[in-house]
Amino acid sequence: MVGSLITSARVLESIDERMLRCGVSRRAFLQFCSSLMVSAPFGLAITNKQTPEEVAHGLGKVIRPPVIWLAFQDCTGCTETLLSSSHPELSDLLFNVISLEYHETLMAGSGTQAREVLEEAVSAHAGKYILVVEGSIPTRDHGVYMKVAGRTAMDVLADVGSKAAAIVAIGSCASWGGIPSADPDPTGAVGVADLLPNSTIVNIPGCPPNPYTLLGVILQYADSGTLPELDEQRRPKFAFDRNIHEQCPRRAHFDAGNFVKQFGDAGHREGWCLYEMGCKGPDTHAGCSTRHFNDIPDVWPIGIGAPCIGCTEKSIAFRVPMFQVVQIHTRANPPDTYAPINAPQGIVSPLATGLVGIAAGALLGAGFVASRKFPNVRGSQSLPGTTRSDDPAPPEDPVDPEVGA
Ligand code: FSX
Ligand code: SF4
Ligand code: F3S
Repeated sequence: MVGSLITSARVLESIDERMLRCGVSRRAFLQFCSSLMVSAPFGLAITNKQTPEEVAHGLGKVIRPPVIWLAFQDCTGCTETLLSSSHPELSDLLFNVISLEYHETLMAGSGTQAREVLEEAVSAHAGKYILVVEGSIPTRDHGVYMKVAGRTAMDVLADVGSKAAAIVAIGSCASWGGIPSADPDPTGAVGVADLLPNSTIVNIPGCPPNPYTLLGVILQYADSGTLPELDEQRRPKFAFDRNIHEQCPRRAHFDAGNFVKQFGDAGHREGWCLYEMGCKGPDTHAGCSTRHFNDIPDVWPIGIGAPCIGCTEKSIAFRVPMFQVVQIHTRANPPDTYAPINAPQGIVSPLATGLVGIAAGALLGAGFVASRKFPNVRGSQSLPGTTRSDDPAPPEDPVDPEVGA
C-alpha cells in the first residue's frame, strides 16, 4: 500500500492538488470532510468549523504532512487499531490527508529496498516529517535485543527521531515501555521520551490506543501546523482530560453498591460495577468510556464486561496487578457513606411519610429546573454518527410536506 506512495511522494502537494490528480470529486471530498467533522475529537481547530465546506476550504490548502512510522517492540495492535477505523476510511487518511512515507507493516517492500526508502524519506523531508513510533525500545546491553537492518532500535530512533519535526509515540509501549517493560523487564524497555527527552513528543498511550486520538493530532498538525495542548505526561488533553470512572455507564451501580463479585455471576450478567474485580477506572484518564473502539457502540473494556486495567496510565497498567482493587482518591466511596441497599426497615409514621414526600417533591422540582438550565457541554466526545452537543436543535413543530402546512 505504502510502496505506491513512495516513488511519487518526494514532492509534497496540497490535499486539494492530490485529490484532483487522483480523480477524487469535490463531492467525495466534501463527504470526507463531513465524516471528519463527526469523527475528529472536539476541541481541535478542525472541529470548530461549522460546515463541511469550511473544513474543505481549510484542509484543501494544507500540504500533506510526510509521516514516517517506525515499529519496535510491539504487538502491532497500534497499527491494527488504525486499520479498524472507518470514519474516515484508512485509505482516505493514508492516501489523501497524510503522505505516509514509510511503514514496515503496510509497505510492500522489504530488506534493502525498505532500508533505502527509509533513508531517502528521512533525507528528503528532514525537519518536516512527523515520526510515529509504535512499540518500546530495548536499552539493556546496549540495545542488542532488537536490530533493524543491522542497527539497534536505539540507533534508528536517535537518527530518525532527531530529524523529525515532531514525534508521536503511539500506544503505551512507545509512550513509556508498556508490556515489554513489565517486571522483570528483560530487555530494559523504555518509551521514546526516555531516549529523546528534549524532542517535541506527543504520547498517545493505550493498549491499544484509540485511533481517533491519532487522527485528531495529525489533523490538527495538518490543518494548523500546531500540536494540541498536552498534559504533564505529554498526552493530548482533548482525549485524556476525563476520568473513566466519572463517565462510566456502570457508575450508578458503583454509587448504589452493586458490585460484580465473580466473573459470570448474576451481577456480572446484569452489568454491575467491576470495581471489586480490580477495575482501575477511578485512577485512569482516557476517553474510551465515550469514544468506543472499531466504531462499534459498547466495544471497550468495561462495555464488554472486563475491568479497566488502566492501560493509559504510566503507573498502573503492567505495574499494578490486574485484579488489585485501587483506592478511591477523588471521591468518597458511596457504599460507606450512603445507607445500605438492604437496610432493615422500621415502621414509619404517616406524618413522617408526608414530610418526606413534600421534601422530595421540592427537590425533584429544583432538579428539573436545574436540568432545564444546564448548558450544552461542548467538550464532550461522541461516537461517530451520533449527535454533537452543539448541533442545532430540531424544529419544534416539524411540518410534513406531503400533508402541507
Ligand atoms: Fe504496545 Fe502497540 Fe499494546 Fe500492542 O503495537 S501499546 S503491546 S496493544 O499495540 O505497542
Ligand atoms: Fe465503571 Fe470501573 Fe468505576 Fe465501576 S469502578 S463505575 S466499572 S469505572
Ligand atoms: Fe484502557 Fe481502561 Fe480504556 S484498559 S482502553 S483505559 S477502559
